Amino acid sequence: MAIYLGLDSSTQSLSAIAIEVTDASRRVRFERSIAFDTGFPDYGTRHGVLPSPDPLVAASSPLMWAEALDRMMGLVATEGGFDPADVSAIAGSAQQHGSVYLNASALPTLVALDPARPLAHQIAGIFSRRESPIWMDSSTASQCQAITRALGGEEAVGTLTGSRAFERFTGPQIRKFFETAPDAYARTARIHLISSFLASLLVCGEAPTEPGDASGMNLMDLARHRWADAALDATAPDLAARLPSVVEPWTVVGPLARYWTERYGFAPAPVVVWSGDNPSSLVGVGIVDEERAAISLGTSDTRFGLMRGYRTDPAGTGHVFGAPTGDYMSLQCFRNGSLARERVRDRFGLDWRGFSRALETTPPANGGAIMLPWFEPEITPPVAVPGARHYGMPPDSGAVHVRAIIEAQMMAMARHASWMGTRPRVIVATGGASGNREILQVMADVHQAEVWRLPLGNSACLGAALRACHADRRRTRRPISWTEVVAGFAGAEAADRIRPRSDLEPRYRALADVHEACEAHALGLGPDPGERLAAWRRAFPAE
Ligand code: XUL
Repeated sequence: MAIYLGLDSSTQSLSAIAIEVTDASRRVRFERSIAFDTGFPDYGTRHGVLPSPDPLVAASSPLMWAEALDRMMGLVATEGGFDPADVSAIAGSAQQHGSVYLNASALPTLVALDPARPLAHQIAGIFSRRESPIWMDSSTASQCQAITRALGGEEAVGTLTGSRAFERFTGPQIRKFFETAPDAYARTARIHLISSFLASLLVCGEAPTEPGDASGMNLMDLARHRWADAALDATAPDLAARLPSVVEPWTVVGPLARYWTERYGFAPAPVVVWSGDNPSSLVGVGIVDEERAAISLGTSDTRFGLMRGYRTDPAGTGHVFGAPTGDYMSLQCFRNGSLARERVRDRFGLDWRGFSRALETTPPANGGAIMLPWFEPEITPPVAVPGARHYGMPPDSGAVHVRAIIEAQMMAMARHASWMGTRPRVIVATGGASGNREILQVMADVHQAEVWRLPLGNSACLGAALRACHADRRRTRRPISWTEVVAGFAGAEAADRIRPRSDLEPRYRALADVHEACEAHALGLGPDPGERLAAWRRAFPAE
């Protein structure tokens, strides 16, 4: 029997999914999460983050992540419902950008771990920095500026590393550590991503990283999959010697170490290099070619997809990461997601049922009413001064406002993803608001793509299990295509499918141009769009 174990260390919890893959069947055998706050109260985290007097600082405890891994492996072994010796391969993912700082005692300590004693007790002394900065940290603005200057400007950083310098990215965080704690930096032998740290614990050695997570650092030459000397020099001295190596995403890092086999009864199964949660989610929602993209409707909305070729966002708001398939993945973040939808819902005193009803009772394209829902400062496009903007909107119609915000969000996602150069036929919808079918119908109509809803929620963790399967089949010379890997878990057969109405294509295509003109006007970059709006209304009069 082939059982593949995927682990995901997210901001708030550690999850595990074990899948069974045989020629005849594919099913989830085990799924579990442990929340850090309640599972490990001694560390004092809130939503997985350590309290800080500085609101820009966000850090967590690497020792807590290790303790969680130890407990989860015990749970898989005892409550998985299968013999732990049947696990054929293990892979994982972690929240991106966070970093773990180890001193020179780390490697000898890991090699000599005693399976009879808990992991956390034995490794408490291996850190040169007790806390790990995580992706929610935004305290490195000055380091971002310095790195950007040294590398020749934002566009140069974006083209080289896949993203311009962002506060949460690992390189600026490392630079801040070097600047503010040079002695501790000098005592640091290895700087891991959270993903490569946890993989190192599983193999009790020094795990490498791979392009998916390494591209969240502003340190890697993404087109060449290797550290970029210029970026390393712009970040901190002698950094190359402190970083893990970069390997292909299907590389087996080593066998599961004796600590785990003797402590819990696993076989010395191959451990596959860990990745970031976003690349892992890409395969977890079944995106293995350019035909599909995904939209996650959460607190913020994100749109991500796969690109065969290397392209970066000229506007500088998008990210490019490595994909688990060896291709590239794009990720675009829109800050005004669920919070903005809730603002409109609450303003008109609706519940979600009333919100859906408003979508049902208003015409597609809304008579040309355009809202730019920038209730909070927006990331895409960059908007510093918040405030929703309205064009051609009746001020008091709740139903028109509901349709306007959903259509605006969908048009923004479609337009600001055009630099990716792909035209997906299928969009996989995830996140809380993907439960609302009426929203998904607008998504389908605006994008003119079929929208799929998938049964399993934890896509990063499922993606890790699927990566374990893919790498194991490759290793044993029985390779299967990525399409086969995801089938049964995240393929068409598993999906609830919503079809686009093709007759709406011309009106939405024309409306997207009006939306673009409104956006340019609101940003002070274009003329009043009134005439464009009037022309659209003449072309598509109300029925
Ligand atoms: C991506 C990012 C987040 C974290 C969350 O750039 O910062 O999605 O990966 O876990």
